[in-house]
Amino acid sequence: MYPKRIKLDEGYQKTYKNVDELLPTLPRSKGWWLDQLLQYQGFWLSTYGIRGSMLIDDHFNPRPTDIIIATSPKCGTTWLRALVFSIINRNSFDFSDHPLRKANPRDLVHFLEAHIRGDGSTASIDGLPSPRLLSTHLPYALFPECMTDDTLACRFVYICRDLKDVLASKWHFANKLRPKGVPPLSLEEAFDLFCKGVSHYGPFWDHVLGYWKASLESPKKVLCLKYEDVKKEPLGCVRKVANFLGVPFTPEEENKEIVEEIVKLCSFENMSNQDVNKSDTRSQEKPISNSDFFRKGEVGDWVNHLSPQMSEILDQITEQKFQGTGFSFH
Ligand code: PAP
Repeated sequence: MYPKRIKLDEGYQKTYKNVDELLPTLPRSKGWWLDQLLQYQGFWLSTYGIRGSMLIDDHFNPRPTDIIIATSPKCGTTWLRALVFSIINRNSFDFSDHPLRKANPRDLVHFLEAHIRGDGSTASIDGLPSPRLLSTHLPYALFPECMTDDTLACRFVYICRDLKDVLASKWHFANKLRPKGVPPLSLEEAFDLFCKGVSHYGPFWDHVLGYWKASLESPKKVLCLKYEDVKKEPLGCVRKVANFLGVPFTPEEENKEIVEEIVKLCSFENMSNQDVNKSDTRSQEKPISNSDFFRKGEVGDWVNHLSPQMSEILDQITEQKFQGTGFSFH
């Protein structure tokens, strides 16, 4: 489904032509709902993700003040969007009447690769005031050098999560998205796809390692968080993000317990109980409802789904993939 391209200039026409020519040449795999995933530069993406990545490459102009919230799907995108939004805007809103009480974070933070709306250009993103808060699932390796090489170009806040919980969460989500009448995706099938690296923006391990390595090489540019750490030490993590973004909490804010307010506002319990997030309305424009992004929000729920054998296989793959990198989920 392409956006209207009537008024696009030659530069955009060229990008779209390149996308059209490239897509049929890429390896394909069955996806998790009724989609197909295509292997692009080593990662499994939907056509939408590939088009987004190529448009960013050719047309996105990063600003030093840009904050990019990066995640592999189901690692805590909703949570991180809410946390960063409330950290950045803490002086603009009253916590009792906060936008997060009336809107889902995906309506407050623009999804970078989905900026292809209306005329199919980056205009909607170009027009945003600074600091722009943008969200992405794209792997770090797919961003243009102007964003990753130049330490001043923009900053990335990344969150990852134990892959067993990601798999369980993604499997539930996939079955919510499968159209009525289509048989559910079995856990065995989901497991098989995941292990082969065929999951949106996967292989999962490569996604994590890309950001993890970048955070070691450029700690001022990329901050890597773990879902489990944010659960365990939410206050410390919120302070860490604020420090990283150059907006540390002042002693006065600490006295007023602003960090505590942010943690409470963005907690699973609070967010999942807001009317706006209980909505299960879906439309053609928004095929996923707000409530689809809230399930359990727990650490370790995978034990209720994966067999010991599945867990062992995932441990083996993970050990192999992460060997010598210094990264582990625990
Ligand atoms: P996305 O990447 O597709 O946008 P994302 O928000 O990362 O989705 O994933 C949803 C997961 O985050 C769900 O996990 P679960 O299936 O294991 O329960 C969801 O419950 C969890 N989640 C959503 N909001 C929060 C929150 N405020 N705190 C903690 N976990 C949350």
